[in-house]
Amino acid sequence: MFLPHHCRAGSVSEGSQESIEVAASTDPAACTAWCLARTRELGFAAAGVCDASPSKRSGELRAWLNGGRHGPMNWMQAHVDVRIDPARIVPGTQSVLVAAARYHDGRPDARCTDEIVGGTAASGRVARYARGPDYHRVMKRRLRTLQRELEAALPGTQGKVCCDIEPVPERELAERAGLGRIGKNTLLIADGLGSWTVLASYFTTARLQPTPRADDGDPCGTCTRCIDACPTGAISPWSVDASRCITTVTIEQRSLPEPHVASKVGDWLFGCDICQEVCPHNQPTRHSRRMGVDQAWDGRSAAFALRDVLQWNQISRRAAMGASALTRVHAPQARRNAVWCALDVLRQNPQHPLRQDLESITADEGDDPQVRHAAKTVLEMIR
Ligand code: B12
Ligand code: SF4
Ligand code: SF4
Repeated sequence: MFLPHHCRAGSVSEGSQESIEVAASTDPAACTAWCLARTRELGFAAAGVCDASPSKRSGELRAWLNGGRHGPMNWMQAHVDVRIDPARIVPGTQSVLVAAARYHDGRPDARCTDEIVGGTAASGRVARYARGPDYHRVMKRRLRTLQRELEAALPGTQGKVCCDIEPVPERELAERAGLGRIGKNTLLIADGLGSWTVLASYFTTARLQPTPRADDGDPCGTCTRCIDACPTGAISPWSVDASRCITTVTIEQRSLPEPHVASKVGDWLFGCDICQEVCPHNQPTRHSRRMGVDQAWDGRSAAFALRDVLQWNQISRRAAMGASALTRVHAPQARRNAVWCALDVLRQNPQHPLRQDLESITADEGDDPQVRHAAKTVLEMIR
């Protein structure tokens, strides 16, 4: 169920009061129509509704966990019963509303090769979903507005808004709610929007009418671009080995990453978008540009100069990152990532000033052991 993107976040139309009266009719179809209109007013690019029945893919989840494909994210092993039967998140859940916000329109980043060859400001990129304020807050604030209004109109209704961190299978729910289909890179691909979306869901005891599913066809066919392009070989069709994914290594992993994975981060300082950049569904088109990008993603913090990051402490890290979703990355972790990104620069220009920075780090016995270990390994690799 796709929503035209004329209404941006905060531009609540004057028709809202009338819409709430429609919701109060308790007719599931009218409630769904009201919810979808409200998600549009709140700024979401797409939304849909599904029932709250258990996951059809519990076998895949268990195999992923049993095979250790969650890597260092031990929290994925908690509440597996809820991931498989997400209605448990709110007793009495009847329906799930899933909403998507679009953070990018597919235009490529300009890569600063001049900087790498001659200059001093080589930089590391931030994955696009994190270029702006913390999306968990943005998405939850919007859906909680809808929740408050629906629950006021339907007394006795209860619910919960989830975004990312709660143990619910967001992509599977989004697929069921008709937002799109899951690709081989495991991301939800929505028609016209591609996979440049983040998802949030509202579990409610209200009965809403499900929206039609997107057709069951496979969005990939014979394409294997994401599998071929992933620098660490983390993707097999419809499964990502998170222990090898650059997103895990740069954001989730507090312990020392394996050098054979860390040495492949390229210029990704936080997260990685490669398996999305290459996807045919994600390329910019006239239609995708017209759909627009959510105004919350203002492009802030798209990249950081590596030499600056190497100097970060907790205070300067917080000042640089602001209220972005990346604040979960501590200063030593960010500096460690910058060291690995420096490998990419030094391979092309071994005399870049980053080399001296890394040498100073290895010489400083008081510095963080992980950062020193990474610097030593990188210097050995370019020797
Ligand atoms: C853990 C996690 C990660 C891990 C593991 C990723 C993974 N693929 O599982 C890591 C840290 C690597 C990661 C990376 C990223 N993530 Co993440 N992540 C999650 C999280 C918290 C849980 C995902 C999960 O349950 N994984 C377990 C595995 C088993 O589940 P799964 O891969 O989804 O598998 C299901 C399907 O693939 C399906 N399936 C299995 N076989 C088959 C076969 C066929 C034919 C089909 C159709 C389906 C199918 O069934 C499985 C069970 O439901 C979700 C939020 C949430 N609560 O859902 C966000 C989420 C998936 N991440 C998201 C994002 C944006 C990213 C990144 C793009 C961020 C970035 N740019 O750096 C990358 C993308 C990497 C990638 N290709 O997956 C978004 C995805 C939005 C979208 N449009 O799809 C989510 C939904 C967060 C959000 N609220 O928006 N992530
Ligand atoms: S995010 Fe990067 S490392 Fe992770 S699966 Fe996609 S291409 Fe591979
Ligand atoms: S790159 Fe190709 S195989 Fe991968 S998700 Fe996109 S269409 Fe599917």
